[in-house]
Amino acid sequence: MKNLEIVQILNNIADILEIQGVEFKPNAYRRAARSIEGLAEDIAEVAGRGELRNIPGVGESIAEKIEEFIKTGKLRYYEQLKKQVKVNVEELNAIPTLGPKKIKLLYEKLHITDVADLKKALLKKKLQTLPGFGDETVKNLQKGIELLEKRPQRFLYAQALPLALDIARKLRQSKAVEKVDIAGSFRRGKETVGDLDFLAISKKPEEVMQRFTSLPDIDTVLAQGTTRGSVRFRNGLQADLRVLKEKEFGSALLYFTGSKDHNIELRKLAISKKWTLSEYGLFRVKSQKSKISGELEPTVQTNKKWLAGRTEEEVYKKLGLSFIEPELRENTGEIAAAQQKKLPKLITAKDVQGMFHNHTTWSDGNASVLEMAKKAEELQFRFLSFNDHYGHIGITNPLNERRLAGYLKAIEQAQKKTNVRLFSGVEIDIQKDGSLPLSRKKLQELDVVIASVHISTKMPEKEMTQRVVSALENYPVNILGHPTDRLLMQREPLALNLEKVFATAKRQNVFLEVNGSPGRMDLPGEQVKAALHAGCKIALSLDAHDPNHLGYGPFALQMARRGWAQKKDVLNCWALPKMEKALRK
Ligand code: DGT
Ligand code: CA
Ligand code: CA
Ligand code: ZN
Repeated sequence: MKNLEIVQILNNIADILEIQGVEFKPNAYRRAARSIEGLAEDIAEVAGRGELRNIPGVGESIAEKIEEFIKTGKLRYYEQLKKQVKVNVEELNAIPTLGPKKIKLLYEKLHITDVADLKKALLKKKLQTLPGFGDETVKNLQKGIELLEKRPQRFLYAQALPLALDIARKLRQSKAVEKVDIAGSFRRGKETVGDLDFLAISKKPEEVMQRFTSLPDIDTVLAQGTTRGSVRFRNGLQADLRVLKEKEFGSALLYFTGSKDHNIELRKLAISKKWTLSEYGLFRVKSQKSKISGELEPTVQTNKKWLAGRTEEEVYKKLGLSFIEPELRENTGEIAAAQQKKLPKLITAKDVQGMFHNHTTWSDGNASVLEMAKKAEELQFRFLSFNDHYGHIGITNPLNERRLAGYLKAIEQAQKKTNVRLFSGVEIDIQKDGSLPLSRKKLQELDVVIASVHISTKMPEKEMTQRVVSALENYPVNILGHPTDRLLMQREPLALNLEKVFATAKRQNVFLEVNGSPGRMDLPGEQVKAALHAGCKIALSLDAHDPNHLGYGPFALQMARRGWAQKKDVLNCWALPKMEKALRK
């Protein structure tokens, strides 16, 4: 599975070309990368069917390069480019706040070619002399390097997903395998995973283990026993495998799904009933003291009686609990709720009728309004909400008052060509002072107004909270976009008092966004839970910039489920008339 590597290479090519001052081409490479990022299947399979050129943004020249990389594991063009620039773009690019423009400047003015050079220059305080490198920028760079050096190697859920499915599929091809499941943080739907945990049932564990440790693209076999193995793939991902007997599969799935804190609580519950719980099953322990004649001390004999373990349901039931969905297993009250039969009935994919927050070529998206609508139709969406950037000074092509009319017209026209209900709207910047750059009256005319913080993100908590609260209080906002503005493993959340924000959102009938873009996942599950507890409602969104991104729905859904969300809490699940009424301003 080479999707991830290809995305990285295309982005690096774009950056090198930009450093070289080449025009237009960088954007073409970025566009293709963004589209492939949203691809749910193995790109080698798409290539095998000869359909690479159907991927939006992939033309002849990029398709040929992808084919070469799939076939040979190398790309000559990329290798040549890397030699030409002399700068270690791969390494420097990994620093969150460093982009091609700054990399170029650093090289031209200070001959910085890699992170080691950059660290030396930072120590000698050389950067402050460069144009555009204020104290703030330098501080962020320093922080970025620290973050990079101490961050644990984790994968975004969305990056791990196709890899996980691919490995599971390859294991299932073995005749010795009766069943394969994926446990761990992946099964709990966490937004990042440290490693993948596979469980298999087999009567021939050695054969399964042999297959596991000889999967393609393995870099190192870290451990290999009869029933336990651990490997690292070339892209850095690690995976564990446990091979089990049928009778212990449920208790093992429970144990290896975790979380660790959930496990510990379950085990305490078992002990309180004089039982034991482990990955091997739930047992009653009988201790008998017997005095064998001739011995001075009594011998303690324990024998275990098996109670449950074939399935998770069986174990929960025996412990007096209703079944707990994996997303809830974080020891945040789910066990008490399961004892009282008060667990929420979580929303599922079929409850969700459509998605908010989608971008088109009217701002920084890859596809037209109609192309997005048609893809939504193919995916059987009932509605789709367009929210192109308005007044966002950080991007090249935001909407403004002059272009707004044309944009609305395009949505109106697309509506004539599809059954999907199309909502018009914007994603508008919350400016530094909490104002929005469009009048209340104009905002009122739109179906869906999303307001988000994009610029001046380093304000202290009190000011930032006031800024957001004031936007929600003074403008007809429907949805607060990506409330924390965090980027997973790249950018810390805004300094924001969420309790105050939630209270204001409830008062003003503002929905809180659950953004399913893989690098965002914002709000995350624990904060969704807090928001619902505060009486707020949520809206699921994709932040799609490409038709392929319309497949990001499961990621938003996952955060909502981790936040204990039920149908009544989620705008996307309401009947259309009720939804439209709730959006009236
Ligand atoms: P990750 O891989 O960091 O994203 O997170 P997990 O939750 O997948 O953790 P991992 O892979 O280390 O272990 C998988 C599961 O195995 C974990 O969720 C719970 C269980 N487990 C691992 N170590 C322990 C432990 O020391 N005690 C208990 N009770 N369970 C453990
Ligand atoms: Ca794991
Ligand atoms: Ca593991
Ligand atoms: Zn945004």
